[in-house]
Amino acid sequence: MKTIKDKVAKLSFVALLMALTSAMFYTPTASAHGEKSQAAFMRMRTIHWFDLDWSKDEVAVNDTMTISGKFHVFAGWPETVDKPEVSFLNIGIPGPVFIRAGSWIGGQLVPRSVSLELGDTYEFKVLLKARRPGDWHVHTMMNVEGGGPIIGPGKWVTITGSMGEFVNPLTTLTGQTIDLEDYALDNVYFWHALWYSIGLAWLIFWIKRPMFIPRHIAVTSGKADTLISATDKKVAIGFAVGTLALLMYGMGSTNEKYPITTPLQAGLMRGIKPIEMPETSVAVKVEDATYRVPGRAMQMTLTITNNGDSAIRLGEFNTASVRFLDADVLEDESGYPDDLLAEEGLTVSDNSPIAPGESRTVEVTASDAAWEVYRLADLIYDPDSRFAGLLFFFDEDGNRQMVMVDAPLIPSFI
Ligand SMILES: [Cu+2]
Repeated sequence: MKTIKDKVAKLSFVALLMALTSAMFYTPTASAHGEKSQAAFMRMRTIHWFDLDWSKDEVAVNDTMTISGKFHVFAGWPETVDKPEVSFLNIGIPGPVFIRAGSWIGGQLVPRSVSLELGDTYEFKVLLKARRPGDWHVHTMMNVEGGGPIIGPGKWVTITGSMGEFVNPLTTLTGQTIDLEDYALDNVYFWHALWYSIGLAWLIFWIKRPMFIPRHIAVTSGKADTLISATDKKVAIGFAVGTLALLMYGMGSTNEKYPITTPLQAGLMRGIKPIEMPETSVAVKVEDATYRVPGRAMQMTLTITNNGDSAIRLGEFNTASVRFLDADVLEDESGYPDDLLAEEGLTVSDNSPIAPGESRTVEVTASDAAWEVYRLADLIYDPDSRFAGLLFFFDEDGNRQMVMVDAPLIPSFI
């Protein structure tokens, strides 16, 4: 009996050790940050990010990098997301590991919220300055008031160096150069400490004497007046007058030191310029679109009509930041994030050049682990089983045309 007990004890101990050690070595890396858990149809039917370019993927503290690209605001915007009338071009990082030195839409600096129009395509650029060393997954993103965060593709960027070296210099309109990283910090500490100690001094003045029971007895027996002496009253007046005087002195001296100040600049920016997208000479009709559940792919039957004067081929299908490419037509050179790039993910039943004037119906399969990893397959849980995406066609000279597709996406079950 005893030996069995011992054995069980030993085995449990070993199991415990194994569990502990495996737990110690199990460090999951979060490769996406929020977007996977958002409804698939929302990600496919809100903002399409494309032509993204990260100028670097390794940068030293204080050095800058840019993320630029375009985004298309899908005309079939879901009704549960407010229209992007008040939107803010943000960057998705875990705190200010970079600072945003600038961000532009259509060449205009956009430190405030902007108005975007459904159906328009915009060009953007974000200038980031590295601050905290580490490996960071940097996303472009759009915050839509009444809608939430619309997260663009994220790419890993490494910051090297030491955060202690970070500086954020700025020359004000009064001609002074300051470092925003610690500007006015001493002042904030000083005034908070000063007022806090005045509060504390007032408390200490009173709590030096017995506080509760003797005072309670004095009050209940009708001798409340004896608790506050003439000196106490003088001290109280001293504190009151001192507070007012300090306040007036502080305000006066601050006004003297900073004679020119302006209110916080705020307000929506309208009239953001979209890109004039060239008229497309390719017409695409989605005859039907399905996806297998479970599965890692979606299929579309497309009727493609080439109304231009050069033969075209389909090179890319892009939905929810996942790029499915036909390797025979297009190769990515932008260093697009691996987990979102299906280099050979697009299969077209007949992807021979479509001659000018020709119309052809083809079977297109967009297939990659990303479909599952980024939970586009979770469309099965969504209340609106429709997709939207971008198709990119290329003519013989490599000129590109973008066509937006949008249709119901019907599941098929095994
Ligand atoms: Cu991320």
